Amino acid sequence: MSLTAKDKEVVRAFWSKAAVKSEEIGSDALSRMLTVYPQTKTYFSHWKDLSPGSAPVIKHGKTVMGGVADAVGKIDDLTSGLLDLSQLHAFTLRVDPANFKILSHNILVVLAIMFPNDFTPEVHVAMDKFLAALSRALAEKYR
Ligand code: HNI
Repeated sequence: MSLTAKDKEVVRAFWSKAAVKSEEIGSDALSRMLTVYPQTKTYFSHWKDLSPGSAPVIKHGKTVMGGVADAVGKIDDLTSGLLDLSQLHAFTLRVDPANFKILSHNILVVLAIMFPNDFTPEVHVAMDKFLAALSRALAEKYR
């Protein structure tokens, strides 16, 4: 299902609050993904230290959330907006698209923990739909 105007408004408003903690969100979500779904470690085997809160995890968590912030800005046309990132993940990194849903789930878990008051059911559904649309856009080049 596509994002409604209301969904986009809710995502933009929530992200304007969450963005200040994007580095922390990214690091925690990535740490969780690597711990709870250890099969994802295969994509990062070139890193020296994969443990939660390690330097590469913190750095990459920031990078990933930079991609999410970029996607919020391109929420009206994620497919063309994320074309380069999709090509990178599909052809260079060969990330199985199933993992996009896994990381999205971990981002939602971290948002719920870090923003208990703002993460209402309405924000939850809008962010879930946004991250699903982001995952679909990233999986676009796999077709
Ligand atoms: Ni992903 C690199 C954004 C999901 C594995 N990833 C990036 C970069 C961005 C990014 C931005 C840096 C690109 C560049 O160097 O120009 N990744 C995102 C986003 C999502 C995502 C927005 C979904 C929400 N990436 C995933 C998933 C995996 C993944 C699910 C694997 C499980 N990404 C990588 C790897 C790299 C990467 C591997 C290269 C990292 C490195 O250090 O080489």
